[in-house]
Amino acid sequence: MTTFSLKGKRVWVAGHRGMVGSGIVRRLATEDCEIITASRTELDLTRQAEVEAWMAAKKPEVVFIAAARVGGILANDTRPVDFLTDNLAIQNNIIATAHKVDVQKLMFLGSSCIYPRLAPQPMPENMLLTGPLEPTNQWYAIAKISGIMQCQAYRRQFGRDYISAMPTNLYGTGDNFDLQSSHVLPALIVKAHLAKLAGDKSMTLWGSGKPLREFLYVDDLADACVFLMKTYSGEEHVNVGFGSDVTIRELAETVAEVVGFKGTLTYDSTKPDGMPKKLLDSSKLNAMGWKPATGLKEGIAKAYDWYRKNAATAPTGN
Ligand code: GFB
Repeated sequence: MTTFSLKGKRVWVAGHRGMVGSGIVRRLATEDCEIITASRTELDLTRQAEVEAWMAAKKPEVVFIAAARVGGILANDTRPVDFLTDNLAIQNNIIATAHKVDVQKLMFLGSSCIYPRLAPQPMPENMLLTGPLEPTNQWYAIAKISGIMQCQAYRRQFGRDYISAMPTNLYGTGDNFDLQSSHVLPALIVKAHLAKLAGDKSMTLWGSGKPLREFLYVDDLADACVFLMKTYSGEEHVNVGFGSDVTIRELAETVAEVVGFKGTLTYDSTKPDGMPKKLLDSSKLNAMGWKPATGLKEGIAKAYDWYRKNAATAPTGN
């Protein structure tokens, strides 16, 4: 097994204030490395000159790209320019500058929406670019596919050890709980919580409740990222999943149980379902010796606890 040591290295977590970046920072605290971060006022990642100047001054040796414009199905569907161009700019700027300032190892983080809408399930890595994308998130998917290929291009042309990891749908501490722009799991936590407080008889889900999704707790993802940074060196991206999926309806029932909402579920068919099923085949990562530790119900309880303690200050958008 290839091993890359983080010991004594200057490690930049780009996007350290987001759910994924802050999870990676928490995980890196147990490694013997120096973590470096940049605030949004200090560095606008969409501006190439700023990224070049900052990276030349800070000289990171290792980079995790957890910075991205992210959001749920509605945000993706209604703000295609943001999801395509902001993400392309952020990742292009960081990857190109990493090569210029001699970053030894870099990890680009993508998303399971890179795979074709009707890919065979579970989806192995080699299903990439084998069919049409899901229309609601094709802009984001194209940006993420481009990031994977950019890492591959730097490997081929310059021998750079730049790798990509593709997580499934994520949730947990530090998530976005804004109902318009969030993903389904935090949205259902907010909806169940508010419905319980208001004594409502029902809560409304978007779409049909039938799509299947896989959910991974953010601290497990962060652990997988550090694991891959240390042990993986290859051109192909690596899927990071939980291993099983649930329908959105089943998810809502579990969230309602954790939150203590006892009413019924109703469905808003004016909202899109998106991909019918999106389950990663994570056997490549599992064969390397990594497995997630947090069960869905346990993770939802942790996320709900964080939401209650931080609701007033929880992020309300991107
Ligand atoms: O998590 P989500 O927004 O994104 O939605 P995707 C998953 C499913 O949950 C969809 C349904 O079928 C939604 O219609 N859903 C039900 C809800 N109620 C709600 C609700 O209140 N809020 C939300 N947001 N959904 C995103 C992509 O796709 O997933 C991104 O658009 C990215 O590009 C991300 O890949 C991980 O799983 O459909």
